[in-house]
Amino acid sequence: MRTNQPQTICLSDYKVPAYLVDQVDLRFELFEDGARVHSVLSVRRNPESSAGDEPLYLHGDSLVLESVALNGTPLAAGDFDDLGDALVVSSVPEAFELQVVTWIEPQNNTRLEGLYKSSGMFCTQCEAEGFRCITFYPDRPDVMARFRTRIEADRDAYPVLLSNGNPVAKGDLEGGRHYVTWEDPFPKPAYLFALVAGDLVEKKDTFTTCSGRSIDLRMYVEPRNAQKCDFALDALKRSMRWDEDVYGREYDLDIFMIVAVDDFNMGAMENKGLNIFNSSCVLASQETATDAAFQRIEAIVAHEYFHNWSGNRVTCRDWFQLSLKEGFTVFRDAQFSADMGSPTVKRIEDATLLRTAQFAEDAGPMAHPVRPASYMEISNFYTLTIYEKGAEVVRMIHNLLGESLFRQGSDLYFQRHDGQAVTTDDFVRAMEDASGRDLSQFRLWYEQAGTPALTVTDEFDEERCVYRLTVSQSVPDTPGQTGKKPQHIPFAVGLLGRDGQPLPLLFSAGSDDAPVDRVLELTEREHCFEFHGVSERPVPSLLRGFSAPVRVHYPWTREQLLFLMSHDPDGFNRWDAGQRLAVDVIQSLIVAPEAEVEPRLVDAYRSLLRNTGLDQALVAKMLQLPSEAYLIELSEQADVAAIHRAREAVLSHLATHLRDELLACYHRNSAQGDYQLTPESVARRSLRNTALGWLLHIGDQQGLVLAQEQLRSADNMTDRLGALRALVNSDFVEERTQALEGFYQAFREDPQVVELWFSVQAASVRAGQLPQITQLLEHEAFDWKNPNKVRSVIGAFASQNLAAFHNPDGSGYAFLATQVCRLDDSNPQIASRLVTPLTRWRKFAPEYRVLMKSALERVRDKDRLSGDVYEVVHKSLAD
Ligand code: B3K
Ligand code: ZN
Repeated sequence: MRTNQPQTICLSDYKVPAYLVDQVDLRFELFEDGARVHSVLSVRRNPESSAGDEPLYLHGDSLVLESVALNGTPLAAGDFDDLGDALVVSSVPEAFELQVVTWIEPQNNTRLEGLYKSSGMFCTQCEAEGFRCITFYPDRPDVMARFRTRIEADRDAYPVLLSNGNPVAKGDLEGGRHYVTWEDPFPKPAYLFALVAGDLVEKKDTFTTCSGRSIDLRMYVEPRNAQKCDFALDALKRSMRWDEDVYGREYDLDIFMIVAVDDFNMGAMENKGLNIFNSSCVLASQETATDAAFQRIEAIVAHEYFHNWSGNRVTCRDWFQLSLKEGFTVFRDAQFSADMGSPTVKRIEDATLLRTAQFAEDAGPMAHPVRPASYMEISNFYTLTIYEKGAEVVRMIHNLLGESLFRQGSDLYFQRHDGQAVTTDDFVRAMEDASGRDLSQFRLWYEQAGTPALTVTDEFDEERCVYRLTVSQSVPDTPGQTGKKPQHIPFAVGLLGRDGQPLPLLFSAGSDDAPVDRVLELTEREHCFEFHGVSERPVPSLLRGFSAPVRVHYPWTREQLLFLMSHDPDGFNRWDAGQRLAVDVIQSLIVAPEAEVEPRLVDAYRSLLRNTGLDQALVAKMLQLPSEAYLIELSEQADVAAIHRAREAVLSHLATHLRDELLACYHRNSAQGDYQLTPESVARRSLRNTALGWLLHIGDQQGLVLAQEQLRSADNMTDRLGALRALVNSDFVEERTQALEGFYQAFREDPQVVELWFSVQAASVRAGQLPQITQLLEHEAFDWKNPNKVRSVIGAFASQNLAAFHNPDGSGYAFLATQVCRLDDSNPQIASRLVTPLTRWRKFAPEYRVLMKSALERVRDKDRLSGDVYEVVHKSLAD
């Protein structure tokens, strides 16, 4: 554990590695009290390095060095330095073999980085810098080597021994032990190394690639999860086919494996040929997983699989380039999910995440560009900006180039850089070279942090039939970056006539090229666009499909928003108009709590509830009121209590006035056949559960009966949890207590369901006040060592139960600070994630701000603070 201030690493200091590794031979001896790792590295000086005869520098972390030898000759104490976090060998030949033996203690590894144990099995997590917790190594992604790995362990306790590549040898050893040797023919950075050893069941499948090769697909899980693998295996096959069809990418090894582990810091990891997943992101059955979980699993399975090309075959030169693989792969998995389900709904979900959480990050103390210029702890940079904004940047290139040129660009990128470690600039250059377009200004998206804001005004010249849109852009200052340049922004627009018809968009009078949709390209601080032949004042539909990750300010009238809600042919903007209207209504109630709720909002929701002609998946999304987190993001100085009160008031008003429609909607969507995951059935369940939630929100007795019946008779987790959530968020205290107890007893053996059970309570303002949260932490099923449990209670409380977390007495903040300090000692990555809500203290009204800041200072002053939390806390307290 680090006790002093961590160093800042800068992109501008990048140097090619002084030494390259061609081959790594590993032998793991796994025991209950530790593991011995024998490593043989074939090293040679990098001809491209100008470093001269620089010493060999190998990273290490928490390792006990047992021996080190060069070309078979043990090194004497004076020949090397064991600095704790590095092994330095001062004088080495041009090319040589280095043999290192280290001792590690996976059973005591609570950071879940490197080699550790989870539910009795050994597993690894090496990205970003976990390999150095296994053995001394030049642990940087531009050092790519072939790996051969022999694993030795007790045969009964660990019958399954896995690593990257193909199995090449196996056999028995003395003392009831056995071994398996794996060889990965593709050179890779150490962050893609993986090892698993355990008593696991194997689920098999096969996939035939476009060139006719048969691939063995294997999933390894604990025996109790054997029934929860089918969905992930099917999703994997869909992903493999899709990547061939859409990107021309064929799988390269003969075997592809997925392993589920319970204790995992994030969702999953794309290790070459051996993806390791957090159980909650891969195991599913109708009985235990919600629709949202199924969709998440499909997306994550696809994401990790897609990394085989965007990440593994072509990898990152250094960690500043993280978005090269993450942004591109998120874009690819979003395209895949859109193709598998409802594209509009997928876009709405992505834009919601971006506008709620990424915009907040981009406006906060940790704001950084898609390609950061510096960091202290790389683990802190697996952010929404790198992933989600990074994906938006790739999407904009796709929009600017069009489908076919984009594909030519990606083909060129994969072909040109296969087997290399490259930069985001190499990616953009491949897109430029394939398309002939100049993306130099576009590159600012990688360099400038902050969310660009567009201010739009319009004028209508009735006499000349000209409609003029003026768009000005500005990119806000962020920590360390001021005075930014205008960016290249694709701005998709349409115009609607009074009767709701799309109007042709003519740039000059008399031109006959007249599309009804256009992508305007903004490159200047201010741009004016004139549309000719417009005979009436139109209603503009701006930023269609969320064509760029920007904020748009336009003085919408409520009339215009209502009009767009029912007429815009762009599904995304229909939804967006509804959101803007709801935001406007809620905001007016924040200012004047006694004011009347806009009656036209009630009418609009009424027609949505009755509208069976419109895509029901879209209707289901349109019925969701903007979240408290989004309302906070939109405020200057958020008063959480006022926001909460106003939103609840609007919800109660709508539910009270639309009771009959809600009941009708509930019943209409209750006709259930077999459980299906089509967008239509998902929408039906969503509508039904939204209706139920609203009815219970206002204490409706009939709603109560329906919820209890649904909880009892549901044949799937979406409906069961929908009913439970509605009860938990109601004032029927006795009934909700009974429901929670019954649910727990029914599912106590299933960790994924118990996590849902925790989070439904922790996220509820009614059932999740601080004393109840404290009780959850003492519950028999809570486990401090399991990141999912920590997230489902503490994370859900601090990021979803906002009125309780922001209790004006400061108790929520003090609570979070205490838990962060506690977790910092065992798992700094999780602690550093969890502290995020406090770092946004500047966003809140003064009475909150003071208390948040002092909680943050308490974390800052903790003894032996980890580098992870140090960076986040210090940056967010900096002036
Ligand atoms: N690449 C991993 C994330 C690793 C996080 C390390 N702290 C999962 C993914 O994005 O696919
Ligand atoms: Zn990824």
